[in-house]
Amino acid sequence: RCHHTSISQMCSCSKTISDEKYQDPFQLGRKDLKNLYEDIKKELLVSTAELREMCEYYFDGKGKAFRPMIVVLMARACNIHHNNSREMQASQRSVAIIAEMIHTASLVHDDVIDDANSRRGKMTVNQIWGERKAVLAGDFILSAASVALARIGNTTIISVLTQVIEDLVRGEFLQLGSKENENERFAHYLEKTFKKTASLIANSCKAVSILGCPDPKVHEIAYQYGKNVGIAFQLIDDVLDFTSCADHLGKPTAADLKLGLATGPVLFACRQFPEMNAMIMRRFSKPGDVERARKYVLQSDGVQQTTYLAQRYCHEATREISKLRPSPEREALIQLTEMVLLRDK
Ligand code: GRG
Repeated sequence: RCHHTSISQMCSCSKTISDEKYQDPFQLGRKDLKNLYEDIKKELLVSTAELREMCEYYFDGKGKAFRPMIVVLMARACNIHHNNSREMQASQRSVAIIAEMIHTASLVHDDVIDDANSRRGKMTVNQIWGERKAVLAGDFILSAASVALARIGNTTIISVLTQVIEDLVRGEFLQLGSKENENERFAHYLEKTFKKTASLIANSCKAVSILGCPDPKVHEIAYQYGKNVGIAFQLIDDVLDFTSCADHLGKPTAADLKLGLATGPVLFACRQFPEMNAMIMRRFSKPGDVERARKYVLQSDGVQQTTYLAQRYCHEATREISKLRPSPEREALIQLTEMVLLRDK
């Protein structure tokens, strides 16, 4: 039960949603993603054995492949909306590959910044090979993604997806800083969340919509869907950091508090327990802060409030995607918003 291999295993939805039409909406996307990791490895042509092993380390099928799944479903939903086309273009599939590569490069770098030693139930790249080589492996994956992006040969797509890289870096910088004022703190948290997590999903959705349909209204729908789902995905990630166990997550829990970060559940809990303010300000650095903050959060309604906020973002995503012509792929994208809320890893 500890290690997941695909998006359909990321939550117990099959138990929760029993209606027949919900049985397996991802079969559509799964066909497109069948050789995803083999194709990514083909992009990572490295002559040195060690660098190759490091770069291929996370492309082992243990990730949820959440981003590629959204991207291929969005590509098909937009193509059908535009001209009822059942075909997905090669360039759209390349965007799914590039999105997973950018995501993976950012995980490798993130683990260096956080000095993390486990991810997906295995040791991190920095833990095995050391920080310096891990930074270089992340750089290499990012450069291979850039080569694949250039190969698409469309400057609009290049600028949409390079915006993601800028946002990831800016999001990481936002996370390094903090705000004293309580109201500013929430806005800062949401901006960080958009840049670190949602921008990649939003802009990848936008990229495949541009490739599939010339209507700017459709590009905006795709972007808004991805943005709202992406923010909800991170809010639930922040909830799971408090509610799940390390074995199940494949990484330590209360990790955010240990890094000094006040995420949604803490910010909501602080409204009920203002004594948490001092702890937030000192980034949970005093002995016992992490345990005390965790207790406050679990006593408060911070987890429920964050989940409720994620629900609102998912409703907004559903409202946006519902503007497209009906298709099984559109329904799968709607169901995916439910899976984001129900996921337990
Ligand atoms: C090298 C592009 C690049 C960026 C440098 C370090 C950094 C700037 C950004 C960090 C971005 C980051 C790691 C955000 C976290 C996003 C997140 C929710 C990750 C977990 O995603 P899952 O649950 O992971 O989809 P799996 O393991 O399923 O792939």
